[in-house]
Amino acid sequence: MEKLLQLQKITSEEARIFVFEGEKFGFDVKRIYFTRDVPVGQIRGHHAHKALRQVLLCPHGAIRVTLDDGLGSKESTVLDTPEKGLYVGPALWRTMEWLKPESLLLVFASQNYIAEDYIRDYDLFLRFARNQSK
Ligand code: T46
Repeated sequence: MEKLLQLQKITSEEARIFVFEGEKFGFDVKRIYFTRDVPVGQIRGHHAHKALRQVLLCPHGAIRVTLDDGLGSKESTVLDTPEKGLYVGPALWRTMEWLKPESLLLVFASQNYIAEDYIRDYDLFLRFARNQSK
């Protein structure tokens, strides 16, 4: 379920540059957003998407992302280095827990914002996941 992606790191005395080129995403990016100013310990998410595909990065701080496929598998990944990206496909119930102050969650998404793409009820999600797996 988990798909970690490695960014290229370019290091000099003055800076570190992290590069992630388009073809590695596996989709065309339609939207970029980021979430910041979240208190440590807060857990966001609690939803799945029907079709949206995303890559999650934490360029600063640490965020634990937990993915549940609704079929019995649950995996947690701590994004705590700017070199790591996490691909998150559809039909995965996700939570994101802020582990450090001023952590930044940067997201590249395959679709514009579509409210109807969200499943925010866990029982509905379980039904959706089971139907998808048939
Ligand atoms: C996801 C995780 C990783 C918009 O109007 N446009 C947007 O592009 C986004 C991202 C959100 N919103 C609205 C929808 C809600 O009324 O902002 C409000 C908060 O969104 P939500 O509760 O979904 O936020 P998170 O942090 O739980 O989830 C976000 C993304 O929404 C979601 O797609 O996978 O980050």
